Amino acid sequence: MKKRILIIGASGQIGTELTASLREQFGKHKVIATDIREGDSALLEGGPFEILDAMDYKALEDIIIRHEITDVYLLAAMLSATAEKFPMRAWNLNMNSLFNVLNLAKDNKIKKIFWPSSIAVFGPTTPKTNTPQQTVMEPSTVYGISKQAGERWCEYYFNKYGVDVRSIRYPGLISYKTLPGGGTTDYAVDIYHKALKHGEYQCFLSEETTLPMMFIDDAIRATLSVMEAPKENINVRSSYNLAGLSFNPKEITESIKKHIPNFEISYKPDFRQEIADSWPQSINDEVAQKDWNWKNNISLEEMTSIMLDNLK
Ligand code: AKB
Repeated sequence: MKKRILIIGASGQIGTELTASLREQFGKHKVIATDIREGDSALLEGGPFEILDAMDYKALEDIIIRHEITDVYLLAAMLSATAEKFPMRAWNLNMNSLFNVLNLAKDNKIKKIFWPSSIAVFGPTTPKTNTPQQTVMEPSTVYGISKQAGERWCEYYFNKYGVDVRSIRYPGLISYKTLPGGGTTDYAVDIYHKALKHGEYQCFLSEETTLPMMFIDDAIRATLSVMEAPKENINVRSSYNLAGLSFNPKEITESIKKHIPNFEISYKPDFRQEIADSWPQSINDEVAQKDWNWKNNISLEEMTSIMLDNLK
């Protein structure tokens, strides 16, 4: 059967760029972009787009049958900071959308699923540095609890029903095409916008808060790699650790100052500080390296140049 791809949550930060990459690779008519809201003009004009609520099983099933979909990338989710404000809405969205897709695969209506997990699956009792693939996982955020439960369900559907679901634990993602929304790591995108626009930034995390991060190009490459890997190489059916960069607000500021010497940062930590403090600082991704040859490419300095050049 020929590959036909459905992206759910295509208008978001990851969806916008993943849709463009998949359209380039497989042809624009093979990739159906969907979201609950319209995306930017490149997304809408670059191929088929439909409005879809990921929680509406019937509507989802209809699109899958109508377009003869084989692979689904489920990117719709409520991120960590927003989820703390709307716990039940976050739980319902993050879990029900996943169950919809897993059940469609269980009933053989689709062949393969990509579902993103996050470093948020780790919690305050997890080893903070070089966090292993398998370790203590006691997440203390609504988002983290939903992602951890999601990982367990993915593994369960693989073991019980043979569902080919693949996942990576994304760190904070940095991109210039679309803004992230509602995450704790979002400061690392906002800081570039404010540096160019105002020459200053007030950060909602303290200067020493080191978190795992990654430039979007590396994250998209990782997503495509894990989906393309032969089935027998995928030994982790919960979610793969993925390491990229680790930096704190002070270090990203230093890299921006190399381009904008007068840039100034001030700190006013808010409720997101507690979320960030519960997460690891760096990730061990040896298993992803071994199973599907993962390697991060873009450094903090390179990322800063790319971000500032493109946002200008
Ligand atoms: C967030 O900050 O909530 C996300 C994530 C780390 O999954 N960027």
